[in-house]
Amino acid sequence: MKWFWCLFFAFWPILAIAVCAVAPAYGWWFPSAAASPLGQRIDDLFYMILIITTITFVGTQAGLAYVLFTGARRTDPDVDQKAWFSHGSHQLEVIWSVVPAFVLLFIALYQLDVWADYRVKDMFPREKMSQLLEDKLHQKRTKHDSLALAEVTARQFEWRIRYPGFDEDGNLLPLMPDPQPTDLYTVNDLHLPVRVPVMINLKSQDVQHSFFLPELRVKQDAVPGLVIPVWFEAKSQQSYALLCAELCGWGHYKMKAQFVAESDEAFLEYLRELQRQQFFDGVAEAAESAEDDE
Ligand SMILES: [Cu+2]
Repeated sequence: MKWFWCLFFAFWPILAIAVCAVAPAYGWWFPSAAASPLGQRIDDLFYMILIITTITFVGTQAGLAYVLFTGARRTDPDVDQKAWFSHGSHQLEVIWSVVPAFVLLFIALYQLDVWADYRVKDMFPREKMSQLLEDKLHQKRTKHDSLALAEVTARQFEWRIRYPGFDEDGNLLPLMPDPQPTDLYTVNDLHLPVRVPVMINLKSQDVQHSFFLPELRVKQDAVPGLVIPVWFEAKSQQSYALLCAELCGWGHYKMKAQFVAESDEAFLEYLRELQRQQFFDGVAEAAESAEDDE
């Protein structure tokens, strides 16, 4: 029986390592390949930490298996051996405290760049974002205006999205902190330009939610009372899942929306279509058809 337990405890780590080895090929780690350049760097960090923890796991499990097997051999009734008591090893304890401390310090320093690029406002790719707004979307802006293209407000249980509208000449306006009469609104349907860094302002209307774009590896809490800027860059022109990653109430599961990354022209056309729908009052058309009738 003792050999059964030895094999039993040795079996699980071997199975775990085998599963880890085949997991990337079956896509068990991630929902898909990272769909943003920063997401790729986050994946690289994930794999770096996975390698360190795998080495640690294999080392400790091998040590455990060694102890089990030698212990099982010693309890053989044919071997006459007294129990041996250990009071610990000062040297070993120093080693297994200092080595993990250095490993954690290494991870903390190694990931600083990615964290800074993702979350520190001064490190945001402001130049590229203002180029997009000014040169491609022809936004009439001053340098004090927000670089955000949309305000996303989480609430139980949906994502409310506010875009800036157009001025009388058809130029895109900057996004203002407070709602404007020209603003455009949608629910659960976020459209933004592709292959360029874009920024949103994230808010919550009630409880804490979490803005989650799994394919882009973007996850940020929406906190009541705060306006949190979040930037990301979609690599390909397609629709991505937008989910809530914070258990925010009974309808948490319903906060499934889409993020559509599209060309600059398609994005502007989308906003113009929103404007047509939102400001359509039927009067102009009625007047036109009345004129036709006459
Ligand atoms: Cu939520």
